[in-house]
Amino acid sequence: MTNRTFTMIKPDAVENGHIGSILEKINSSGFKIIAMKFTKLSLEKAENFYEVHSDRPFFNELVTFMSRGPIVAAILEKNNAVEDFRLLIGSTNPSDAKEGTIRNLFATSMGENAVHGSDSDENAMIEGAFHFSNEEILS
Ligand code: IDP
Ligand code: MG
Repeated sequence: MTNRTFTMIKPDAVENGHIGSILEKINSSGFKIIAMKFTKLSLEKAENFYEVHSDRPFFNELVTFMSRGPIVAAILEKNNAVEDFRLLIGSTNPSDAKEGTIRNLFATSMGENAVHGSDSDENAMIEGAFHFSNEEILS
């Protein structure tokens, strides 16, 4: 699984019309989309997805935001996918994100930061399985 990562285009970026631009950056950076859906997280699903952050002070803000509108969820394939995708999206806080990164270009704040990217191979597998069945992964 070391060549896969999981991403979501978050509700802010969908609302702001950035789906196409973000997918273009993903593809032109060498990632292959092997699963994708336009969907919406219920509050309960957002709470489950972000359970690791349940003790953080921003947890309620995060799950309310992530469930407020549609998202695009996808599994991406590339050598060194997790690390390379984190470089492509940039720092969590868009004001720290390097020029040309997805968060630099499209995020509006620390919370509403346009995209999710898995932080490890193990989490990429868990997060991908949260959203997709094996039949929905077309590699
Ligand atoms: P990451 O998405 O860069 O891996 P994490 O620390 O895993 O960052 O945090 C998960 C998500 O929680 C962030 O992408 C962001 O949407 C939100 N978040 C993180 N820190 C804050 C904060 O201080 N205020 C509000 N939301 C935050
Ligand atoms: Mg994270």
